[in-house]
Amino acid sequence: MKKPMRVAVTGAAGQIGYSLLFRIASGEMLGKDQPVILQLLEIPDEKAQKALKGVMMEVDDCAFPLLAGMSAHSDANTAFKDVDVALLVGARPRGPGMERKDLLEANGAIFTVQGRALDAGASRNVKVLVVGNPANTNAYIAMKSAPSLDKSCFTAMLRLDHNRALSQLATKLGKPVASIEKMIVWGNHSPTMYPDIRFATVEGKPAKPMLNDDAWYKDTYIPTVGKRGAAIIEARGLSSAASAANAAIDHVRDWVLGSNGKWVTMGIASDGSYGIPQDVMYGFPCTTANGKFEMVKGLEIDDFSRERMNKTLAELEEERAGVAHLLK
Ligand code: NAX
Repeated sequence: MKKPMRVAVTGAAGQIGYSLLFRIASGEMLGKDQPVILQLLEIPDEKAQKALKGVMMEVDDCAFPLLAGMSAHSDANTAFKDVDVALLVGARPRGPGMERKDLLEANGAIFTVQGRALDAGASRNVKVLVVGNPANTNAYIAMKSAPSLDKSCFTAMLRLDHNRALSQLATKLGKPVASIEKMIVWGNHSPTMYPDIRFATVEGKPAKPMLNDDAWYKDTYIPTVGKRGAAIIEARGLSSAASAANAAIDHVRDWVLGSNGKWVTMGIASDGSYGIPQDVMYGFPCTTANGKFEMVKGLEIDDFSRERMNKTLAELEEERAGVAHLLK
């Protein structure tokens, strides 16, 4: 029997948490032979803690053979103690009348504290995935608040955007999702993201000539992928939850167990490649193996792509400037 891995989930009583915990405990994220211990963080609020207890009762009732332990927390320091994986899902949603600046401020307060707690107590190889929005900037704040951890411990979730991009293209071409490879979503998890199909292949052949419809690609596909989150809210009355949890599982599973050469999109700290300034948390194409990710480098950037990549970068730089005072 393998040694259990400790997995922290924040916002565990929320919508995404409700779709996520069961799949982690069933082995879908870390492997069907990997026992897990869940360390669940919620705000101290009585209602949230009670809701968390209820979710934990349901997890118990599944009698998952791989679940080696589970605990509830209201303090990030105890929740992140010795964790191997941390899924930072809980965040402050935008309230009525709240401006973008206020939202950044409120989340800055959460992610500085959580970054410091990871720095103090998590495994030195912890894999952190930030899902809570604004995900890229929250991941950046956490990373900057954890100076003793390597930058490569921190990632932001663009996998839902990546999966949406795959699914929309597969539907248009009438091909199975699994036949598409080398998809990329550059930049921020926001409507400015840039789904780039220039390198994508379908059944091993280039996707762009197969699509042969640049107008659809630019005027329909890119905005559809970028605004898919809003379309889900409009249809469901609630934001994406099961698909977001699914993407989180995909992201961490590939990071831990490897992508077998396939490209996946991860929000990672830039090393300066592709003209993206160092440390900006930006969606890049990556491959993963042996518990590490590696950026796919050397791809040609044409004028259209450069313009799109700069637009999403400008938004991230503005967010970064907006939280700089929190990181002094
Ligand atoms: P919910 O509002 O259902 O749940 C969030 C939970 O987090 C609540 O139970 C709340 O009490 C808790 N929470 C808030 N602050 C916390 C803190 N400091 N520590 C611990 N827990 C805290 O939201 P849900 O639908 O689950 O979404 C969670 C986050 O994911 C939101 O920020 C949302 O915007 C973001 N999303 C990110 C996506 C991505 O692709 N990166 C897609 C889906 C989703 O919209």
